[in-house]
Amino acid sequence: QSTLRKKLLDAFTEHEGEYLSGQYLADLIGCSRTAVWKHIEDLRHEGFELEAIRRKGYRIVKAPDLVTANEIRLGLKTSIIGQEIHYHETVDSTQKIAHRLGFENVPEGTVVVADEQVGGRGRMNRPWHSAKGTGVWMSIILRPSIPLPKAPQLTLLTAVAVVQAIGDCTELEPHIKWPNDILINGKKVTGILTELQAEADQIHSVIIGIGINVNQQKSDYPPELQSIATSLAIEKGEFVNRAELIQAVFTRLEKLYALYLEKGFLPIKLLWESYAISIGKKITARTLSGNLTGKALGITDDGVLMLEDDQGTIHQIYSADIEI
Ligand code: BT5
Repeated sequence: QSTLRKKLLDAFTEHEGEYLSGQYLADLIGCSRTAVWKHIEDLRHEGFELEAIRRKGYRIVKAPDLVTANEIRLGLKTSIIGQEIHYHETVDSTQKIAHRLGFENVPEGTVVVADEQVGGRGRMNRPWHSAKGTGVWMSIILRPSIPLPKAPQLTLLTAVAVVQAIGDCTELEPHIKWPNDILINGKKVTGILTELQAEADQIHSVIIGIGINVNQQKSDYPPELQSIATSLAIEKGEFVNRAELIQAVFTRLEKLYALYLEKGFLPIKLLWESYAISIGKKITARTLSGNLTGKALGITDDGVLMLEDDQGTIHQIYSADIEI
């Protein structure tokens, strides 16, 4: 059933805007014309707008703002990221499901996406507000053969991909705050959480959780988030299609990941620095072992933050919350 559906949506993707006849689709996906018609009706029920013209066939006019596998697949041009999509309307956390799938050896690039999370989490188990139908809540499984200490580079790589994807879809220009926050006008629009499954020093899976605030209005946030969180719709002043944004993230991520595997972290680091806000500024890093204040010098070739304190000592920071 779902492979038929994938073939059908791939055909509409390949012939974007064209009419495809029932017979053509039936031949292509290997079923009867009645079965094609049934699939088309199912798409309609899911909110797709389809035009049907006698002797010409079917055409997708508009896809609904859902983040189901169908929705994401229509128009998707990647070859690794998002080839397998696990959609859930409501989940505790997409990270948890992705961790399970990671152990089950699903293909690299598999994505878990949800319309709502009731137990979304950030770093150190902090809550991540993930209201229904308003954002992109997803976890992507990668399996790079890199040494364990390099895994945090993937957080920075993902941040670059998300900044570029937001730019592609909205023309907004977000900035990155080391290591995992994406901000617009000083407010957080995206958080990234990278977790590992490893045995000894061998990475089995990297689970990259991405939360993007897309169509929330200010009043959708609880009071404690209203002054620190924003959304693409708040910043742009109009609604943004979530599935298109997800596709853009997949496309950007796939390109950067290939570049990273081929050329290493350096080209990613240069891009990251071009989007970073904290570099050169006085910051306070809150770490588990205490606070450090000083100038952010930049990141090392491994993606570690370098901070120079007032005495001129340079500290390497592996994990912290940063205040600018
Ligand atoms: C993060 O943590 O920023 C990583 C967030 C990752 C969320 C994704 S969604 C898909 C996947 N499934 C999950 O369960 N998680 C991942 P951190 O840097 O620790 O920031 C957490 C802090 O951000 C909270 O303590 C709040 O102050 C704030 N916050 C919570 N929800 C927010 C939201 N929707 N927008 C902006 N800020 C938020």
